[in-house]
Amino acid sequence: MNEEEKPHHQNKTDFKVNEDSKNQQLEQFREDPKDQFMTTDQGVRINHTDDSLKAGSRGPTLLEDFHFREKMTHLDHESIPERVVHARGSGAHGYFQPYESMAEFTKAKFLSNPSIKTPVFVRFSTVVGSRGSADTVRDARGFAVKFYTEEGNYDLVGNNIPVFFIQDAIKFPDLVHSIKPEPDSEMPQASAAHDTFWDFASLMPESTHMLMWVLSDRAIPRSFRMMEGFGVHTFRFINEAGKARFVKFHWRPTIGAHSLVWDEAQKLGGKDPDWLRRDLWEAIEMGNYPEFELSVQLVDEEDEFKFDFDLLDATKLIPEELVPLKPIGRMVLNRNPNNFFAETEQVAFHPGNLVPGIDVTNDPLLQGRLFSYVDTQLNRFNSANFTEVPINRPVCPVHNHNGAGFMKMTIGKGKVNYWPNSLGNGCPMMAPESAGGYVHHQEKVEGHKIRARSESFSDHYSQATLFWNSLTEPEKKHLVEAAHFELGKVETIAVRERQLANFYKVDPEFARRVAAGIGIEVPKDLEVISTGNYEENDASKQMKKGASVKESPAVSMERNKIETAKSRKVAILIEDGFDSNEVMQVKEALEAAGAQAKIISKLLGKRRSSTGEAMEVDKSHVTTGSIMFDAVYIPDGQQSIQAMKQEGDALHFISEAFKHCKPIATSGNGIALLERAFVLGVNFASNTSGEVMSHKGVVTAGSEADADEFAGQFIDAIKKHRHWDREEKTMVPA
Ligand code: HDE
Repeated sequence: MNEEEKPHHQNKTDFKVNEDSKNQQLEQFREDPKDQFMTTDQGVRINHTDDSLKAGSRGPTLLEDFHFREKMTHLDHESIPERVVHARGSGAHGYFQPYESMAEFTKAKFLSNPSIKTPVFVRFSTVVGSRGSADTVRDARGFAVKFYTEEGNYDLVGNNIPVFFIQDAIKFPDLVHSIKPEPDSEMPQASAAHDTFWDFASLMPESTHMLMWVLSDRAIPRSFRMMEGFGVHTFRFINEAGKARFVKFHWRPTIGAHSLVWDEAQKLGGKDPDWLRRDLWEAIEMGNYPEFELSVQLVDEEDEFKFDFDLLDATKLIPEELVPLKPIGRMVLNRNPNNFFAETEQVAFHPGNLVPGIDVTNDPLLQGRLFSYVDTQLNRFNSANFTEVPINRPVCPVHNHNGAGFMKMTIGKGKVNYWPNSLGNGCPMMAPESAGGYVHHQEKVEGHKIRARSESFSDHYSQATLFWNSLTEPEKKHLVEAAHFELGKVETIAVRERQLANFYKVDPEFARRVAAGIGIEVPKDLEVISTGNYEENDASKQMKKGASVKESPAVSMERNKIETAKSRKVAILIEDGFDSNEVMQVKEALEAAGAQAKIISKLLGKRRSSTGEAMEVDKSHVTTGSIMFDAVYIPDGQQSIQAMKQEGDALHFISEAFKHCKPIATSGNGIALLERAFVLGVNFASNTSGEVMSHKGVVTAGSEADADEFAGQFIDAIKKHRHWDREEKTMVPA
């Protein structure tokens, strides 16, 4: 071996990524038909694609028609199995950038340099529904991020809820079977509201904490851009010196976490089943780039047992009041995929895609996931070569001896495909840790081979109670109503009762409120069946029982509201004769605050103002509805208002927005329209004690009022998102 041929350790910093690295890599695979001839897959130009080759124009099609056969074969093979869970998803490209070096805690390169923007691909999803199901169903949402780092792909495959239903992966198939459509009838689609799910859940007290989150408004997000994300499990950070710490990951949207209301979510499922997908797509197209801050909770290894729950138990969170969040960087999603199938459908996540400096723990749920994700990709792709599909390829170099198989893309050179070898100069080489070789964190493990769980996992209610205690009253009300819906759909009374017994252990008052809506009493015999084989051990003895908090305001969305009008959609209802000066001023103010205003009218086309100006209508009533907007504004204009008073669609639009507690603004004649739409009490305008009948988030002004001031009040109401106190006060039929 001469000097040049000797293996030398490539320094891992030889390879650099930047924000555009993934985009450049994908560019090699993109196809652009502009100014090109259509060809067969073999590159032969096609002369005619409207008629098959026949023996006579009325005769049979000929087998030799290679173009017809190829075209049809492709269609016949266009689908792959959908994901068994998280089948419906939406993807986006972007980048992640740390605020400062995290080298003190982890040697992961992409977290160590604030000037590096690491490309990411994110896939948001629902869990239960099939690929064509509605976006707005009650469900957890997947929040999976693939970081294309210079040291390989790192996947943070999380959810928008910080805990999970079960503690051990062996129960995942049962959980999924129970929540999916029932096997005999294949009903219901994308819903937990049926007997088999609640049968299972009620027999599994460990699911109670997650159930509280799933029944809460978290499970009906207003937008993928407005939901939090959580790594759920406890992972490990390891620094250059080998010191390890436990870590939990949190994503927080910079425009705050917000939800739909249930009635709205259900209606959207029919009117726009793509609601969340469309919202994400359009926001990115318009330059309203979704942004999320990544934070971590760090726990020293020595502190493993200082809590009254086990860090390895995925049904528990670490209350932020005990371990505060440390913000470490920000993710911006700024590019839509070019092709849904090639990117969003073919992206394959795996919690075991780790980079040096990040490792797993013994959480038995996480351990099971480490097996499942690659296994399920093999079912989807029918080949281990799915890692070579463009969206899944790392941007850094890949060299190994992994073999052939369906759809192998890479052309390995030479005859050496084994290790150790001398014929290939020992290449590709082993990387020492100093050159970025991944070394698993060393941990002493010993124990008996036993099918059991640690006793430290046995408390299933404290954190469910903590969650309940931490919500505001409107949030509690929504949760109770969600339970009325879900358990109301359960036909078997014994299942309802068993679930109530679980809820009673969370909080007796909560159980009573649920019971009141489903026509049964809280059962007297409150024996709860507990599955799982819990074994007392060192960990359970060391744990500090009762060391936690009773309330955690951090889990309430309402208590952590970020007030912004950015990217909020405002409907402006007009008919002929509207006040154009007012509209222009209010619209300008809304847009300056970052909101989007759309003109809605009975029919598409142009509407004329009272002074003759024409305004283009964006959407007609038949193509939209109040549920597709965050706020409603009805400009003054006698004739316009008069027309809307006679228009069921307009009245419905307003009263429905009111029922959903959305901000509404109008001036002058519009006040009478709000009266008619059940929004304001009759004679509001002429009533001197109008205060009494006014409602939070309903902004009214006289005809002569200052439009800027009026717009300012409206924008303040929009920033608050919803005005829940209206829920109690009104009887709106919409
Ligand atoms: Fe998953 N999960 N999961 N999961 N999961 C899948 O992998 C699984 C769990 C999550 O957008 C599947 O590629 C097991 C927790 C997301 O492509 C499958 C267990 C969390 C996605 C699978 C869990 C998740 C998946 C189906 C319990 C939050 C969608 C398709 C042990 C931390 C990723 C696929 C995407 C997808 C297995 C529990 C998040 C079957 C066995 C907890 C976001 O492998």
